[in-house]
Amino acid sequence: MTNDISRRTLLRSSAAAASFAAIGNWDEILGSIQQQGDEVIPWTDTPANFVARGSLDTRTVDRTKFITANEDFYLVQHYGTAEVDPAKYMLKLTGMFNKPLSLTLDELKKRPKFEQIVGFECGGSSPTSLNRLTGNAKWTGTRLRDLLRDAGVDKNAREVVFFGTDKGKEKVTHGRSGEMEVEQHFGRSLYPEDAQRPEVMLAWEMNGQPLAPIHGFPVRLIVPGWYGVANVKWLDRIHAQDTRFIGRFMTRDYVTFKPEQVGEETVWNESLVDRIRVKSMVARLTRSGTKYTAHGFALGGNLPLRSVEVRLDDGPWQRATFDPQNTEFSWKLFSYSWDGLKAGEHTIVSRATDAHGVLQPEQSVVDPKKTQWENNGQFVRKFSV
Ligand SMILES: Nc1nc2c(c(=O)[nH]1)N[C@H]1C(S)=C(S)[C@@H](COP(=O)(O)O)O[C@H]1N2
Ligand SMILES: [Mo]
Repeated sequence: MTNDISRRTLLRSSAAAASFAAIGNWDEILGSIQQQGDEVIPWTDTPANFVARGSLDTRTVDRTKFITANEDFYLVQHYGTAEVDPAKYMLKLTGMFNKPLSLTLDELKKRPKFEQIVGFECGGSSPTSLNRLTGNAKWTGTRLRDLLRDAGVDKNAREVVFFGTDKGKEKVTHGRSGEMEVEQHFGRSLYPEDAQRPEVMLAWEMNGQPLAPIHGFPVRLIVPGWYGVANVKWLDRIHAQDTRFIGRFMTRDYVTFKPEQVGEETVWNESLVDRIRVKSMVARLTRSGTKYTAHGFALGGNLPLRSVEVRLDDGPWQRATFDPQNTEFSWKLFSYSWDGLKAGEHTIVSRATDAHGVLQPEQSVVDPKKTQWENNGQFVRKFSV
């Protein structure tokens, strides 16, 4: 029954051919947010190619707030919103487990509780869309590691694959067999060692509320430090195998195609969108008397961030201050204040550096990429006073 309903829904949504339905938040560009008496200085640089899509885009969302409200959290779904009947829901662990398991939603929710704040972004979030496919929320659920331990991952398993209930028709081409169309579930894989990291979790609450259908009700995977695509929604199967999983979202989509220098040669490398590349942006600028403050957020893979620096016009890079609310896997809010500014046009930009010293690149370094993913370039913003 449930299957029939969801299949119909899926057919309807795939008929709309909107396989990439990204609804995000048109954030601070309206520049009308007043906070604590500070005046907000509007940006003068709304990117020329910025496209506001979807009904949520007309609202002003302050993304320099630490927690993104559920209704403001961006949405990306490739096969429409899956409908899952919680009474019939089963999470199945299949394949190379010593003890394959099946759990009802109640059984899953009785497992040890685990809660953490995790920020992430879609691999397709970029400065041209104001990096708006980003958010930070408190997730409640249980650690995946404990469940994998109970099921016993076979020592020869090389990948753990996570499938959602959502599915769609995909065209694939394989050698002499030619092009064919097959129905596939949304799926993403992790190496067992990544799946067993202590921060990887199965979540059923977002900011203290049951997951909304659009965010993966009843259960989703959260892989802190990874791009959003890893966070499989409507998760109902975890499959361990000794071969590589090459579904659409691992190998044909969410692939970065870019030039890399290898010795003397420039090679065009295709790599999978996995850990978040270090990124930051100034999202809001305020003034109180002669004091100016730039506020923003930074994201990175599963490493602490070493610093965020801010540069005004052609001045020196200045170290920003991290917000004390930041946690290990949250996005990192930062601010930088200075006194006085000449009347006229100005620019401001930020750059983040991770614990290994990897620096957020200038946009010109990122631009030669042929696919839109992983656009973590420094985002220069303009304003005038
Ligand atoms: N089952 C399923 N999980 C999914 C997706 C999807 O289409 N189906 N989209 C992924 C992508 S590309 C992103 S960026 C995040 C977005 O999560 P959100 O919509 O809750 O913000 O979910 C991921 N998980
Ligand atoms: Mo995404």
